[in-house]
Amino acid sequence: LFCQGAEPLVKIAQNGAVVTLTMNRPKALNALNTAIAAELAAALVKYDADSSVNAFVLTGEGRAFVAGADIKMMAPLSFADWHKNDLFIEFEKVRQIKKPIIAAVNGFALGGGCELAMLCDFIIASEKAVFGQPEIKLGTIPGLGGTQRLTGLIGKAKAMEWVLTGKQYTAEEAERAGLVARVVKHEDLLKVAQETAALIASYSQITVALAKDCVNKSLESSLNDALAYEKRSFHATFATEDQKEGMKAFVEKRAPAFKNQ
Ligand code: CO8
Repeated sequence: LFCQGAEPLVKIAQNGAVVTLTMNRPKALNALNTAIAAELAAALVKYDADSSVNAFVLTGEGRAFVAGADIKMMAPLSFADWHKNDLFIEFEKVRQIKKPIIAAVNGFALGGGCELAMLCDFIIASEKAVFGQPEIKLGTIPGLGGTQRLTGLIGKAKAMEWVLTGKQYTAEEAERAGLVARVVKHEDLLKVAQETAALIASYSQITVALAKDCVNKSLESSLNDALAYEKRSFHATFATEDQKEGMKAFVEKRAPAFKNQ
């Protein structure tokens, strides 16, 4: 299903409740074309609906996470082509995934690659990772949320500098700016990301989904609306068996056994 020729464009590996998706066009630094975008979205939608899976790790094969949308594909396109075909509309589906997605950024995350990392719930970066929104150098601008999510994450001053200069930033700079949750040794990246995903996967998945949803609301609505949403979601956790079990287990000094109910 997810194959084009012998090699899938997105490699899929499940370990316990964690699915690792690896962008796999290394010769083009995993640049995004419509085929790889469709495979990624289809895999996320498929495993989001699979009750044996609780969390995702998204990474890239070779020396890039994703070096942006495919420039060779985009070069000849007209306004009408974009408008008529709504290319990369698949990424709307990534926004709707309920299960947490950790971006394990192993190398270049530029343009659409930086935007894809920001579409994930948080970013763990290798010390070798490189971030940036270089679209301005190509005569275009970010189109997959770069001007919006980046501003929400690192603030207006830095987002303006990133988007208007097109410069590249190290993992350490990206962490200091607030784009990246944590920087780790290159060789530890996948292990750390997968262990983090497995930890999240061990909690009540109803509660994890509510928590993810509430954090995302902070970027999507006014403070008043988001606080009301958070309060109601908090109240709602008390309608779950897992909240009863979590608090009972604490009192009884034992590990909780969550049932996702
Ligand atoms: N698209 C297509 N091919 C690419 C891309 C790309 N984005 N990036 C790298 N490649 C290819 C190169 O063409 C090269 O292929 P070949 O060997 O056939 O010539 C191969 O990958 C290796 O790349 P380099 O030789 O350039 O490797 P370097 O180590 O010298 O440089 C860089 C690495 C710095 C990452 C460099 O490749 C680079 O600058 N790439 C382009 C980065 C970029 O500008 N990205 C933004 C693209 S625009 C975008 O993402 C807009 C998204 C908005 C979508 C909106 C939807 C609505």
